[in-house]
Amino acid sequence: MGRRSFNRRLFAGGAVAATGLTSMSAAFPPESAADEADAVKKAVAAKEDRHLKLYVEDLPDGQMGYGLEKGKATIPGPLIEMVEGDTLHIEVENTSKVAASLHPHGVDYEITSDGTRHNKSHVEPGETRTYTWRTHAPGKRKDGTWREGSAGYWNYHDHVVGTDHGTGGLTKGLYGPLVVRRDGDPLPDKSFTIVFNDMTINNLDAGPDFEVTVEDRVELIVITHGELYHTFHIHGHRWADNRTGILTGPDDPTPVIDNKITGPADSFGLQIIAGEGVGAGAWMYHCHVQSHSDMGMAGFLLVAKPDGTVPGHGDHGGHGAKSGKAGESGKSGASEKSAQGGAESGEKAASGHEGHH
Ligand SMILES: [Cu+2]
Repeated sequence: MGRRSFNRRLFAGGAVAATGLTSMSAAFPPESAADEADAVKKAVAAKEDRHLKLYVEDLPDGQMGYGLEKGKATIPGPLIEMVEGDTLHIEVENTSKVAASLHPHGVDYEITSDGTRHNKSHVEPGETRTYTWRTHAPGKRKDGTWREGSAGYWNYHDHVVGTDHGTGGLTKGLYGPLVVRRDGDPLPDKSFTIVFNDMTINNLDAGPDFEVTVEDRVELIVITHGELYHTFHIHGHRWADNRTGILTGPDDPTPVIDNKITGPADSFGLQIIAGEGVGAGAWMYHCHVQSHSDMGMAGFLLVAKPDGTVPGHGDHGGHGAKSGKAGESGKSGASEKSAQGGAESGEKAASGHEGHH
């Protein structure tokens, strides 16, 4: 199988202490609070502003993408992670032939970082512009009411290609995932992005497959763009319908679901333990609007046994041909850093967490 990496994890891998524990620890209830504190890697806020370079590029097939390195743009763009309190300065270089921009959802930004044409915060071809995103923890306002924190599963996208709403940019693939974690949120072993963009997933005619191993803590980030409403469903796994997709305690009243309706510019995320209670297997995910799944809006979460085999895989028709690492953001564990290639430099430039290793 090809290891196409359509996006890669940034920052959070450098934000955690290496516990030395495997994902096994996360798969079974820990026996004590002390064990629990050690079992899952946690997000940690940066102490200083971080910087990131992002390229807007034309792709050979007429599509467009964001990338961390010149010539390596992907659809979706790279996963950008922040922790509440972080400030990120993103220098966007537009190597494409048309004006483009970077417009985020969920984070705090001044009008000069809006990424729209009417206030001239876009980037002309061949030029660069720095966008600044800030985030904040929840807190009490002077009037006594509570202000929400920035944490959540968000997204970023172009807002000027084609029309003043970026309709052409979204169609061509100028979009990506943005996750803001709360200090102490659990970090996944692997993170994947699934973008329902009209009748495609990640601008592909058929949904990509994602490879994990049983007991991995797997994060799925689901984003929708385009004209249509969809439902996201995954076989064999459920999640809590809240900010993180995980319950905070045995009495947490959050509804637990395995199917969620999602419309244009919506984004949500969830963390599951691969194969928990159900075992390894080729677990399908798909849009549950029947005609949409019939027309290819489906893929597989390939949950392998520790020996690497996936029960039930290979007997599901043509999907194997497109199997790959599309949308994977890589492992977050410090021990995996060597496998992250270029993402590591972004981590170092932006996180300043090396002292935790
Ligand atoms: Cu659909």
